[in-house]
Amino acid sequence: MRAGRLELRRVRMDLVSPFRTSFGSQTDRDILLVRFEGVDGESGWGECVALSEPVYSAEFVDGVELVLEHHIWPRLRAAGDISAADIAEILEPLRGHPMAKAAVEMAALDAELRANDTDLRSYFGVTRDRVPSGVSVGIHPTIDDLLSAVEGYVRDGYARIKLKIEPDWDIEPVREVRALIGPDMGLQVDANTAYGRDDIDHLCQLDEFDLLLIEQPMAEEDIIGHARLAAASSTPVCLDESIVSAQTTRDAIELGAAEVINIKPGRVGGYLEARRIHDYCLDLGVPVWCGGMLETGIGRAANAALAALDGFTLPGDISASARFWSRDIVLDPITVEEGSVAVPDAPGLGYDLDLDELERVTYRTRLLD
Ligand code: OSB
Ligand code: MG
Repeated sequence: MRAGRLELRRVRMDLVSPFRTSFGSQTDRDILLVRFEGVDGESGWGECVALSEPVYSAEFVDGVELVLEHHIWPRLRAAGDISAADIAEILEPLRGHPMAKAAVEMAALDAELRANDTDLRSYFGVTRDRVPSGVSVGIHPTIDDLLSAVEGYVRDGYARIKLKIEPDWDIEPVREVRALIGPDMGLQVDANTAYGRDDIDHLCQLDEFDLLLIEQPMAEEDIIGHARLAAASSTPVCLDESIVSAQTTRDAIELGAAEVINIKPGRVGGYLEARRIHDYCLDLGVPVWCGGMLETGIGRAANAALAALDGFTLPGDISASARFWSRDIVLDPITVEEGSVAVPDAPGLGYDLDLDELERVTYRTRLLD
């Protein structure tokens, strides 16, 4: 394909309920969607996972638009005949901005797959047609509110629960949720960097709840701190924010800072780098699972296909579309049945857009030539 035009579309969608993490509370999502158009009419969509503010990582959605316009798209326009698999290397001279790079690679991959009348699951060569589904549960005003939310998700059939934690919202909420769901259901926690090395003894109190893992308790850069916690605690330490590439994955594992890896394509620069990280971890026998970033049906479909690779042995944050949205922008939103979601098999990334709903939620569209 040759890069022709890039459509940048901003959509605003309300969440069904507020989602609070240690870095703040969200009631809606301002999302950048990009459409890659090849000069021969190939077309595909990508979803950028950057949040409105640089609180999860340095990227934010307005910044992503600038980087795409001034740095990424001109390089792809100048690159001649390309395949989606070439994009990471073409963009390698640009430091950082993995979410911006991932969005455009995702759109090009969708365009390429649709042009070849194939789908992401064949491209990845996955064999499973369903993957276990976990749900991420935000910090609530009270433990009672949390318990009723968790009760609802258990009724919806989720295979595991992930609780967001922060100092003063950790041991007691986890104890109560474990008591509610019983000893056999998968339970894990995510601190989004809210703790430090001084909290190691405190975090070891979580060991009694038989958690699947503790996700990113400390700062993105604090690899040694995570290694110390991993040595002290029986709960497996999993990294999210720290894992920005295949190289950081190798280093974190080798240093004993990560016993489990959360893979998010946006955070590592795309689905193809995500696949390389998966392959590396599978080789080493390190379990991985697919994270989420409050995606629409576009990202959810692609994540389900990625999570069907053999090394994804833990349930992902691939919940039903209805977990976050009252109405999705795809015609075939992801649903959860008996703890799992179907790996989509429509051409491209696996969904069909609901064009009317997409128009309804769009508040700005720009075309880059
Ligand atoms: O840390 O996994 C995270 C959402 C936004 C930013 C970071 C995270 C999350 C979630 C939600 O936990 C996961 C989901 O999309 O279900
Ligand atoms: Mg996380």
